Amino acid sequence: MKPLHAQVDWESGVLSQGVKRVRRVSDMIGLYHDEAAEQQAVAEGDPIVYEYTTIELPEEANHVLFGTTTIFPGRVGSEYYMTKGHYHERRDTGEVYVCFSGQGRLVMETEAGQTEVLAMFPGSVAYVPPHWAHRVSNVGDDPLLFFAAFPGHAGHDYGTIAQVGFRLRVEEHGGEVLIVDNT
Ligand code: S6P
Ligand code: ZN
Repeated sequence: MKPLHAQVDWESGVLSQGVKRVRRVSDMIGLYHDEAAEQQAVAEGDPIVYEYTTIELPEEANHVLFGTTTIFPGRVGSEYYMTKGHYHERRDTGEVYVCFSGQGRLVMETEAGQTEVLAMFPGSVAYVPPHWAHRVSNVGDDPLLFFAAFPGHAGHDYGTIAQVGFRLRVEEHGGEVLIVDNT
């Protein structure tokens, strides 16, 4: 294939030439801790939690897939808006996150039970090593925009997280960001 060129819209975070996907609270039922707050949010307009745009490329090991994500500010109960979070289907693939704007937390864990939380802020770069599930929460008052790149054959396993959840959740309590142990 030929090289390609795209552009990030700094306002929306959308990547030109990409395919945009929208995730609302109703797409995430069961992922937030407070089920009543989830139902209430859906009943009260089912807000958009995040959007992400990826450029369609061959899903093969010698390619690098990439995309941008915009998580809007907000909470479901005490829990900050976040991505679904996933393992890569091919567990032996990593990922790089570059934060463009906003304030976030990158929450990671392994199936062996290790956990890690890294701050995301404009200019922060995080490496998600192979075997770590990853989810991002927006802990600020503005949209959180970041760029991600990962091997083409990684694939996405959402089912494991949907079943077992993350061990840690990111919540607001008394104006502070708290990492709460789910286990
Ligand atoms: C893909 C990468 C991101 C996410 C995006 C949405 O490996 O981690 O592009 O797809 O941030 O999150 P999620 O958990 O719904 O895929
Ligand atoms: Zn990923």
